Amino acid sequence: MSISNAEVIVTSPGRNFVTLKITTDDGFVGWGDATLNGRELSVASYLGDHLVSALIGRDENRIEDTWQYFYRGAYWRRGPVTMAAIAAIDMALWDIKAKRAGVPLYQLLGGASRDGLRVYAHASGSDYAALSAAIRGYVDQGYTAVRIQTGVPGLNSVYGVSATAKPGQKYDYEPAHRGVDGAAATRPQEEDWDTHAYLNHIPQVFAQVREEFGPGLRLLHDGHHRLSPIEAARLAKSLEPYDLFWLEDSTPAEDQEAVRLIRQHSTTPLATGEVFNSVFDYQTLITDRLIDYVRSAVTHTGGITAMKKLLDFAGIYGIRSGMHGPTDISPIGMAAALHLGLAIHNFGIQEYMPHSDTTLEVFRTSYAFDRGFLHPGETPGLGVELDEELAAQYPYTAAYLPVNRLLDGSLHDW
Ligand code: GCO
Ligand code: MG
Repeated sequence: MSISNAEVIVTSPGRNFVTLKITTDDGFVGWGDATLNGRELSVASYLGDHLVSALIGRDENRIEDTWQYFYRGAYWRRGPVTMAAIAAIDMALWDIKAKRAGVPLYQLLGGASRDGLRVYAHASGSDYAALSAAIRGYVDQGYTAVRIQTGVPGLNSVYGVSATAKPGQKYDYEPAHRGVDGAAATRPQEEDWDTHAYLNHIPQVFAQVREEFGPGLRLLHDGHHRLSPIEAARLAKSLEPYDLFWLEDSTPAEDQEAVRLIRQHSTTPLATGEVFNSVFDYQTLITDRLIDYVRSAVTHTGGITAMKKLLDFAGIYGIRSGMHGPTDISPIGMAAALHLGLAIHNFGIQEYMPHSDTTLEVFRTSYAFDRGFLHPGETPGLGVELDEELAAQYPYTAAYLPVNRLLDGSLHDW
């Protein structure tokens, strides 16, 4: 039993996705997600031009050895492009192994540790009325946790708030933008930012939300890398009365030491890591207990093999999972997170932004939402199949994440 074919498929059913299809010589097919928002073709090239030929003829069963071959075997290792490519190979091999065994993947990862995975939804609104209606819509669907993002007076566009979303809409926020009339983008759009206005506004919003929705609802917030350490410490402290489930990425994530300052000043739980791609990005954060939740995506962190090790390491320090799950993780990457999250002991919460109907026609999924919880389903493997004919009808269209500028025109973290 060996790998007879590996193919990279780029498709854009509503947004761009990069998928790896691995086929064995006796006809099993495994799928892997390699989507890196706004840099899709780099991963497609890394896979297609450099890794796929070395996959042909390999023993499909040797998942750990294959992971080491592409990670340790590469002199230029780590980075989001490399680790998304390795992740796709790893996911596809786990998919095949579970399909061959005839079991849903979580059974090979130790079996279920829970009945379902608590998820959080994205509630956003340009003003409080819109935000409140969005939260109400999720509460009515049974969600027990919501992420709160809101417009800031004086700013034109704010991370996490769609200019076009209507309350209750199933999917409303995709930060990567195509060009005019859906054509290929040639460069990122520009947004504006003012930390002073944000810091004054956001605690009042959380006060209103707590007053309206009571103490039971779990509330989350994403700072999206925009604050200095001392500003982030002030934010975390000012949000303490509103009992957040977590405050995410308030400082640029590459500076692990920055989080120490926030920690020293506040008991608000902290989450980080969606832009990380290896356990080494977390070393200080985990061993010094500076965070409470690991935000990595299976898709961007080397796949199930690497994420399992990272989360086991975090678990030793009482740190739990909060795997990245926006719509730029394909349904295949989402399914991988769900199988892993169901199996591990130190699961925390799962981010869930439902994909558009168009995306879900191309990627047929077995995972299901029920009253605030997701379950990966009982289909053998990951439980996601790509309809290749339909996928071919949605060609890649360049789209970029925005860049951010302060009001004086200088560039800031987005
Ligand atoms: C989140 C993230 C995303 C990112 C997106 C970029 O917490 O879900 O911050 O919304 O902005 O993944 O591609
Ligand atoms: Mg985030």
